[in-house]
Amino acid sequence: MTSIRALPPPEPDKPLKRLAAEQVAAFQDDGFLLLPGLFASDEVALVQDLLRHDSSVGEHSVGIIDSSGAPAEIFGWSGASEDVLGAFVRIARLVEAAEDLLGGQPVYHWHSKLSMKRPGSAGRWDWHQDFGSWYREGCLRPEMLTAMVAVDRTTPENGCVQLLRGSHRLGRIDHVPIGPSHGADPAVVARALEALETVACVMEPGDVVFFHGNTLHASGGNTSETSRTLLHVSYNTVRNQPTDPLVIHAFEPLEVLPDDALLTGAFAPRLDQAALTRRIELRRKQKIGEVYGYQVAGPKG
Ligand SMILES: O=C(O)CCC(=O)C(=O)O
Repeated sequence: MTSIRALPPPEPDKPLKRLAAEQVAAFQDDGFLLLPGLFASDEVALVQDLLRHDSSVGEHSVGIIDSSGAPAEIFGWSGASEDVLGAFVRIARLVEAAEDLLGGQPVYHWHSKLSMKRPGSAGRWDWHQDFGSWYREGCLRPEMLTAMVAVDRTTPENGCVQLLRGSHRLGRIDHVPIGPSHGADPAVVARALEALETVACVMEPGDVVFFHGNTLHASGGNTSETSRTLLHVSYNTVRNQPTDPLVIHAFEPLEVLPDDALLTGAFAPRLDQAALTRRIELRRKQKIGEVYGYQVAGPKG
């Protein structure tokens, strides 16, 4: 125990690596930050091409059941991979911005997913905080965030993500079963929806929205004729690793890639099959859906 009289003065703020102080302040106030056009169209095209030409994504995607029983399709992974998706996870502009937004703390890759809504698909994401799940796994501090990269244009019609502005300041809300799914306590969500502003993440390909692990978010079905794909890359601070993490969330040092790595092509254009298989097996063995309280559906689940 330390005496309150013996405490050293607070550490000075760490210098920002990537963002301006105003951007960090906006994130602290709102619980999210939009960086328009953070990725160029040639860079986003790498993911679009992968989706078009590599059948592994479709083969390994699963459905996360929403509260009405409809599946929302994702392709999830964690750890390092030597492919284009791994390059997005390690690219300096995402990692450094994440560190700036998390108080200058070094981060590691928690997990990522391609979240896909095909035209006309009904699957929704009920209101939840990501930290509501991650806390269940033993992360103490809400020092976690997601960088959401638009692969397609996202609109209310095709099921863009909605964020509740300032909801990260409500603290962690209990997550409870909702029908066949799991989400933030609906009674609390109803009050939060009345009190706070709902913001639709209308995004162009290449835009990135960073959102805090406690920011309430949801998304609707895709009622349009265009597909909606988002790449969600989630980071945790190194000091916040759970003491007994699922293997897929165990700390691995993040080898940061320079910003030009996507265009110079220092990675495999197709999916890193070895890394993929290893992670998918772990995910299945550890029954991550059960740990977090959701159901995974689909022939490939
Ligand atoms: O991609 C979406 O629509 C939402 C995904 C989401 O909320 C999540 O992965 O936690």
